[in-house]
This record gives sequence, C-alpha cells and structure tokens, in this order.
Amino acid sequence: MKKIMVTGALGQIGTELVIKLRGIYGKDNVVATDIRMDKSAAATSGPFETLDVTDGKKMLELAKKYQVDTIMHLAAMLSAVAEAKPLAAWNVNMGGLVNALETAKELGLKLFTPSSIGAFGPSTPKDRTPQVTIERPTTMYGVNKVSGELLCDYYFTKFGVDTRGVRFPGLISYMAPPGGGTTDYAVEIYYDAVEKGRYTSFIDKGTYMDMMYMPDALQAIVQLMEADPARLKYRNAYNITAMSVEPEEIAKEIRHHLPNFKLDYSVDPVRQAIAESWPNSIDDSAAREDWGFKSNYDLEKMTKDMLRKIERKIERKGKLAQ
Ligand code: VAH
Repeated sequence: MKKIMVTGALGQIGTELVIKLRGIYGKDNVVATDIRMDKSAAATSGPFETLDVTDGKKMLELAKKYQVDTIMHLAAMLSAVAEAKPLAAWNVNMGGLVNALETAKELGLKLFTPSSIGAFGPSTPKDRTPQVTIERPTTMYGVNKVSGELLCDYYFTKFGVDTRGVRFPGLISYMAPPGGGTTDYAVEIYYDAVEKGRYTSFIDKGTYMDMMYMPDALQAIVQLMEADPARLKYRNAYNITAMSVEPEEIAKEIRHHLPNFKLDYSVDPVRQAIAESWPNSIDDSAAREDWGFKSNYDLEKMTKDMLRKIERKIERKGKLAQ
C-alpha cells in the first residue's frame, strides 16, 4: 500500500483515518475525497478532491490522476438516516461501492470498505455472534452492508480484486461527530457529560451493542490492509469489537470522573428497534487468528481519554471564541 484514495474522507472515520494514513505513508500519498470541502485537517493537510461516489467516471479519473494503489471506500449513509431515506441510501451505499469495486477491478487496486454489525438481524445469534452466521438484517443499512459483503466476495472470487473489510461496531471518537447512526448516543453522552453534566439517551437502558474507540478502529484498518493476503480467509468482512456496553455502564464509568453526571431517557422508537435487531456482542476470534487484530481501549481507558480530549477541545474553542 503506497498511494491511497479515501472516499467519505470528511466523515467520522475518514477525518481521523486520513490524518493517520498521512502520518504513515506521507501526506502527498493520501488523497482525501468527499462530496463537500471543509477546513478540517483531513481536507487541508494534503491532496483533496471533491467526489460524489455515485459518479463512477470521476472516481476512475481521480484514481488514475493520483496513480493510487488502494481505495479506502468509506462514503455511506448510516443506519438511522438510511432508514429515513431508503432509496437514497441504496443509491449511495450500493452505487458508490460498485463504482469503487469497478475502479479497483479496472486498475488492479486493493479495496477496503467497512461492513458493520448492522449486517446482522433479529434471526442472527445475539451473543458472541459468529463470523459466519445468518445475515438477514431488517434495515436498509443492513441490506446495503450484506449486499456489499457479497459483492466484495464476488469481485475477489470472480475478478481477483483484493477486497478487504471489517464489520465495525459502534465507533466512538472525539474529533468528527458521527452522522445519523444508531450508536451515536455513545458519542453524544460524552460531549453532553462535559458540556451539560447530563445526557438524555435515545437508546434505552440495558440495550447492549458492540463499541470501539476510534484509535482501535484506525489501527485495525491499517493492520488488515498490510496483512499477508494468504492469511485472509474472509474477503467480505471480519467481525471486530472492543467492548459490549449499554448506556448505564457508560454513565457509571463517566461518574468516576464527573460524579454528578445524570443520565435519563427519551427513547427513539426507530433507532431503538434498529439497536434491538443487532447483536448484543460479536465474536472476533477470526480477525485475531487471521491477521492479529486486538483492541487496546476498554470502556475505562476510552472514557478517560474521551473526557480529557473533549474538555481540551471545548477549552480551545472557548479561547478561539474570546
Ligand atoms: C450506525 N455507527 O450506527 C453506525 C454503525 C454499528 C453502527 O454502523 O449506523
């Protein structure tokens, strides 16, 4: 992997992934693309191009222009937004992925694209969900993720495209806010804890979902992409996780730092139904065995870092505002 094009580079994952990749491979070797431009470091610290991933012609042009050897295709509409606009989600999530697969096929590129625990549904075993199991999701996002996994397998088997992916759990980060996901409560709770001392969760207590701190997610992407291809049994997507938590457990950990933090609930029936259709916990032993995945942040370590980084971010903003 030497020259990388990232789609959806200004999203929750892309914002931090671009910075990490530029630190490893050199800033001029990572081309950030997104449908819009902004002033973030991802957009301004190296090459940036606007790209609507449903425009396959422009995607191919940019991959040729920068002579990339790898595409990291992150652009997607997440679960809650996709449920509100299912056809738009199909067009972006599937149209974008087919364009990335076709570009990779035509130019002989490696392709990373994430799947999600959202690829599982109510009939999937809920606890320690296996790598290979029933995938009958009941959301458009899940249908997109299962279809994407099958497409990646197909392009690997039929055309020899070096496709690689992971099923991400909910990702928690302090840099770019998530956009339209079901697990977003697990990011909002930290910001509100620092800014308001309280949070009203749209996901109900006792609703377990897998989560992961962003540094672990970014490390997993680089590790998978650098792994020996001969060791990869699965070309659709590997289960990976760091913790299985519910809102009360996050609140309890926050109170070790902010003792007066209060949590209450105003459950969003749409996102609660999505969350309840997903696993409580997944088994990531295949990723650990095939390419040495391991997480470094548990709930305690993540909470300490999230609160500290958000406090610093708010202080900096406060100084800027004066
Ligand atoms: C979402 N954050 O909530 C994404 C993710 C596992 C959840 O796919 O839609």
